[in-house]
Amino acid sequence: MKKMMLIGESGVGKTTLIRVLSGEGFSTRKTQAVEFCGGFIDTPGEFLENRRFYPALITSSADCQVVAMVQDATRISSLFPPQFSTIFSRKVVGVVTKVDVEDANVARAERFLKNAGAKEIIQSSSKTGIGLEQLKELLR
Ligand SMILES: Nc1nc2c(ncn2[C@@H]2O[C@H](COP(=O)(O)OP(=O)(O)OP(=O)(O)O)[C@@H](O)[C@H]2O)c(=O)[nH]1
Ligand SMILES: [Mg+2]
Repeated sequence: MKKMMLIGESGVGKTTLIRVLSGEGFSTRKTQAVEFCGGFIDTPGEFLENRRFYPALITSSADCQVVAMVQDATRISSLFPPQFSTIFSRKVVGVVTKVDVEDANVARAERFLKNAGAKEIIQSSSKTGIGLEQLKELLR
C-alpha cells in the first residue's frame, strides 16, 4: 500500500476521510499536529492556511508516495495557491470531499484543484462512500 498525505483547509474532511478509509467512524476533533496514522499522514488545516507551515508540509511529504490536495465541494473559495502541487516531489492528486451535500458544487471544487496543479481528481463522500474505492485503488 502507498502512503498518502492529506492537505486542505480546516474542516474539509481530511481526518474523516482517513478514518473512513481505515474502517473507523467519523472524526469529531480538530487535528492539531501532523499525525501519522497507518497508511496516512494527516495534517492540520492551519498548515495550508498559513504559508510559514509549507516547509513542514514539504518535509512530512518525504514519508509518503501520494499527496492529496483536499477541497470541500461546499466551499465557495480555496486557499490552494496556483500550482501548489509543484512544491512536492511526489505524485499529487486532487480530492473533492462532501459531494453528498445538497449545495455541493463539484465543478467549482475541481476548478480550484486544477488551478492548484491537480491532473487527477477524485470525487468523494465519507458519508455515502462515493469515491472511497477509487482512493483505495490509487493506493494499492
Ligand atoms: N456531509 C459530509 N460531511 C463530512 C464529510 N466528511 C467530513 N464531514 C464533516 O466535516 C467536518 C470536519 O471534518 P474533519 O475530518 O474533522 O475535517 P479536517 O479536514 O480533518 O479538519 P482539521 O483537522 O481542522 O484540519 C466534520 O463535522 C465531519 O463530520 C462528508 O463526506 N460529507
Ligand atoms: Mg483533521
